[in-house]
Amino acid sequence: MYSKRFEKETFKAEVRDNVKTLYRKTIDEATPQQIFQAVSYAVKEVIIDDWLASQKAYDEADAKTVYYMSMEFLMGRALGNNLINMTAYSEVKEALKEMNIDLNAIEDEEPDPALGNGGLGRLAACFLDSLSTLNYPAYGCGIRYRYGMFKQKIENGYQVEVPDNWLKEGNPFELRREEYAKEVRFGGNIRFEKDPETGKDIFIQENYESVLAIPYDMPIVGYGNHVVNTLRVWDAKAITDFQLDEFDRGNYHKAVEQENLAKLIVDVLYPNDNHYSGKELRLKQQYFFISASLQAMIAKYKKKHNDIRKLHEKVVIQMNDTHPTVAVPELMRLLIDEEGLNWEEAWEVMSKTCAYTNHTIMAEALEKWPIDLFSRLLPRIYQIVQEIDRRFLIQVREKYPGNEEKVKKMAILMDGQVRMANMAIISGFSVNGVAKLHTEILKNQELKDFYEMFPQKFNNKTNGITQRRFLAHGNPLLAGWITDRIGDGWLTDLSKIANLKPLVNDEQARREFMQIKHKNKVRLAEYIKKHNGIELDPRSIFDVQVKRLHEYKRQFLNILHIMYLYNQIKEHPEMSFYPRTFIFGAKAAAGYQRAKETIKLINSVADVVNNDRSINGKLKVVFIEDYRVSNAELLFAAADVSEQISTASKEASGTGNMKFMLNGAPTLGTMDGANVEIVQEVGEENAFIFGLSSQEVINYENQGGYNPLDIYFNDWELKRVIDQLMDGTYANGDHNMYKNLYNSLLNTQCTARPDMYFILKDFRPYAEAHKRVEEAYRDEQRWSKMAILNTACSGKFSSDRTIEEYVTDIWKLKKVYVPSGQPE
Ligand code: GL2
Repeated sequence: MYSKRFEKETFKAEVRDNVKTLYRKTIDEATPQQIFQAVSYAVKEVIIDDWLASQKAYDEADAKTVYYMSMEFLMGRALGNNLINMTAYSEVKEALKEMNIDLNAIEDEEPDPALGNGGLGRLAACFLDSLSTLNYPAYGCGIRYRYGMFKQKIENGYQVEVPDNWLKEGNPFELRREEYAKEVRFGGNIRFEKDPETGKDIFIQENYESVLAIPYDMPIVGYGNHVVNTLRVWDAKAITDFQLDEFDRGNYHKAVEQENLAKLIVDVLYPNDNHYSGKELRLKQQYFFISASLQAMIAKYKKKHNDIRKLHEKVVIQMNDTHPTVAVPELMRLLIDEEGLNWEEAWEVMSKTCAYTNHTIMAEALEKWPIDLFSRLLPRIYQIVQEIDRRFLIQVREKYPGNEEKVKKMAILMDGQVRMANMAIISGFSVNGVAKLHTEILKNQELKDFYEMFPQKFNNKTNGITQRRFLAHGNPLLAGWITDRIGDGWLTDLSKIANLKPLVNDEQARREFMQIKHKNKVRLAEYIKKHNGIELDPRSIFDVQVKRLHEYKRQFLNILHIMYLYNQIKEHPEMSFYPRTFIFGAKAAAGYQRAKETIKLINSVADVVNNDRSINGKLKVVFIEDYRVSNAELLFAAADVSEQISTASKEASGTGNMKFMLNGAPTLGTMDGANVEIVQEVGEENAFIFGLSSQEVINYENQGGYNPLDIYFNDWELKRVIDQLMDGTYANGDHNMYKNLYNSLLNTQCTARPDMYFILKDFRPYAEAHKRVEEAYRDEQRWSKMAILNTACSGKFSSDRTIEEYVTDIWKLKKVYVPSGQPE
């Protein structure tokens, strides 16, 4: 359908025209970046027609819309993905080829929009892709950070953070929409009056600072269905003086302050994953985009509807973790102060509109704002939070008379803090975890009291990923092969990929599958040669761990095991050993010392191992610099083994695990997060599972941990590896470089609990699981069956399935069909 508009000659002419009008150049003179821009504008032009058509269809259907509120949208590059979803990728590739332009090279000109840290942000991006593909009206609402996730450079083995100026060349896919700007106010004080006419209370904010929020809209193209939804990210601008209070006019100092606030507020994404830093600016960011988004949402609703009491019939708000939960009191404020509802009416609407997703049980990720900061920055919002808390505690005391323990645990305001998760759970109508195990842990441990009080609110929505980006775009060879074998239905219905199952018994199919894997390994090896200067043997086992660096994810366990293997090879050169390539990719939060030391350790081990000729290349270690969505696509496609080795109970779901599985890499992992469901789908015999169960971990934790020294002194090979952290083997003789890491394992003096993440405890089971991997890999037939089965059993893990579950259980949306927006 789209291909008609991409009639080659027309498209080529358009690209030439764009180069001319944008740069006053001919195609031959244009730089690759200029061609990227010109191509993107040509593509956007087609998208805009469908974007208009979608909005018109939604309007006519008066359809309910989900607002997905998130501080992070890790979108990755847009051009290739848009072409895939417009089903025009190969046509455009061909058209450009005729102009001597390589589409892949042009795609590489696009910076990765990295407005997210890791899984949580990427999940939001996958959800938007699925919402459009499944014909559901949706807005993503977030922040247009001027600097996204930092770029990572590795210097002398250490991570160095470089600002990511992703907007430097301009973003061809966005639209600035100044006319929808909203004012957002901070600080000051609240004066309270009675309305002389109605007798109602009026709350007036005075002496506040304010900024203007300006929306930028980015199109989210559905697959082959003409649906285009909107990701709306907010930029901040100072309010020019004519909008300042009467009192402040000509107040130069205040004008400058507001200018600075505006610049700061959207300046940078906080680079913490699963960690809360409690910075005032972060709370400002949260309120900024929430207030603007809710104001816009209500304004849009009121264009067609005059009864604000029925808002929840047309909109639903999903809060992606606690970061956007200030939406609860802000919606109350807008309904009461701006729309004139009383408390009960506002509560009814708000509580039917807001739903909350929990993404982690890591205690350090829980947002708890100091009351003094919160009330100073958001004085009116704080009053509302107090009232929510007051009314809730009456309920708790009614239900559990005399049980002040309950009050302490469940209150929103406690010990000088505002506990955002409690507020979200109390106020919204739905609380969901992101994998079965995670939801069970929430219900039975972390949020037990809330589950007892509101069992009906709790539900599970196991995460998913979009097969359009992580197979169709990232692995075109495998995608083409699958389509040849079973048709292209899997692109919009991943359950169909199960039709590959019979092929495990087809020798020819198995050979082809492994040939494709090999080609993808060659492609990755070329990337690594170019970026790291390391030669890899694509016949070795590519064992990949790519994800944020965090102690609970246990990259440390992986590298300790590599040190152990290296010792083994050195000591027993005659031992048969299948060549391995261990590949890491990970960013550490800038202030996370142990995580940064782990990166240094990985690079140091890589240095030693890769340059030791005596081991005949049996072992290679690679650290991929600047792991991000674009190189992730190459990595998933090329992996033989997927490392998912978090301490059981700590990884809420994981989504990288699903991307590896989709691309035919068996999981080497613990029974944690969605790994549990992956194993359920593919069968334990097609994965390599090891280690403590979540219940065992929780039991140890409840008894104050375990003693790692018992293991250390009884396993001399492991002891030797750990001692090598201190003897300078990987530190040019420096005995202090890895002291912190060493202490985190053994020293009771230096850590709350030694080996908090059970690395020693799980070490032998992990090493043994690696042995099973080696054995399985040697058996080509067995391995190829496992690989195909992983792909064939990945149907459940499409974000399309996840979104359908959100729609059915929580959002209650209806599909809207959109006619082509292109002129006939
Ligand atoms: C996370 C979890 O750590 C991860 O397991 C999960 O897959 C994603 C998406 O649900 O959410 N929680 C979190 O705070 N971050 C995650 O990636 N940053």
